[in-house]
Amino acid sequence: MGKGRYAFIFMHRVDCMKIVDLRSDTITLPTAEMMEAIQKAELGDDVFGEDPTINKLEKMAASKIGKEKALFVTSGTQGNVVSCLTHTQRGDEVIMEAQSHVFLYEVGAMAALGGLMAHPVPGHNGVLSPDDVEKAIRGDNIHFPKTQLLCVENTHNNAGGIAVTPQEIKALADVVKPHNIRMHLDGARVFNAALALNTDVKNLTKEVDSVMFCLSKGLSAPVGSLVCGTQDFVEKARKVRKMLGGGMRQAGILAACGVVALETMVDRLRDDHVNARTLAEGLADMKGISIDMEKVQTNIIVVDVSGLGGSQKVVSELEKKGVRCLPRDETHIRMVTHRMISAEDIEVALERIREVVP
Ligand code: TLP
Repeated sequence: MGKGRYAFIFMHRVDCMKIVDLRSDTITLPTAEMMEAIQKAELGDDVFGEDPTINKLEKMAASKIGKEKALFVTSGTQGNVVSCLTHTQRGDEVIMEAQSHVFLYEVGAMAALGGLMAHPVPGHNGVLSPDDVEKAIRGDNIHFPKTQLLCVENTHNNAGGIAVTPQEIKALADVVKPHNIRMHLDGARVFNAALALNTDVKNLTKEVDSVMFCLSKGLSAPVGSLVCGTQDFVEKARKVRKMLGGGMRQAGILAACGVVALETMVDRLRDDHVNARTLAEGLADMKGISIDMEKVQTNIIVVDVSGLGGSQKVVSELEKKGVRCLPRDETHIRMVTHRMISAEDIEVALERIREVVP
């Protein structure tokens, strides 16, 4: 028992430097209100459609996003693959931006599970040009797969949290709709985009056939995302979710947090944007660091640290100082602000970063 006590005191001393964790907004813990909502949630078996809390969340989500129906799924990745599989047949081709999450970070799910062929097209700051998309569409030829779906990401994570505008989305829709190609929005952080553009989120979703958005990022819920679309689309998507093992039972305990997230967490994302800007401005003044301030639009910043010896080196030096972030590639690091990072934490982070900058 004595030994355990010493171990505790030792750990406490090591831990007393507060870690400023800028790796991702996915690390946000549920709020006290969410924990309370879990306790009180009315539950039922959702595979029978009988979980009142899930039904409530799905209704709220559909109405906020501006679609007929919504479906609660386990994660953003599951939401994207469910959407892709629902829109397509095996062998179809899907166009997406070359740095998008669906192309880079979803374990090839659309190919492995849906037999789909990815057609990545490089964009500019995460935004696809309508001309490039037009060129990527396959013609009617016996040799070609059918181009069936276009995926758009908003905000664009790898581009640095860039918000794609309603006009840019409309221009893409104008290209694909005449070809009867469907559009899916990976809107993991679509509420961040809407706030940054000062527009209703529905203006970012009205041109697309399906939308996935995440509750478990800046909105601070512990688990879950929603897939939204027409009634017919969501009915089919529900079956695809079941096939993927995503039919959950009394998952109202999770949906309860989602309801609180949609009610209380959307507007506060603005604070994360303000903190990201303050962090970026502080970093921009440091030697060896370069940052494009025009790209700092939401809660993600991508920082060029090639002048400091590359991303791995910087990430590990910052880790020793109690600032956590992730390498994006060899020369860039990514920092993400979220509910668990205050304005004071940003000042602390900047002070510590200054210590590793020569
Ligand atoms: N993004 C995570 C990592 O996977 C990179 C992060 O820390 O940013 N779409 C987009 C645009 C995303 O950024 C993410 C997660 C997802 C989909 C997938 O969501 P989850 O993690 O819930 O499967």
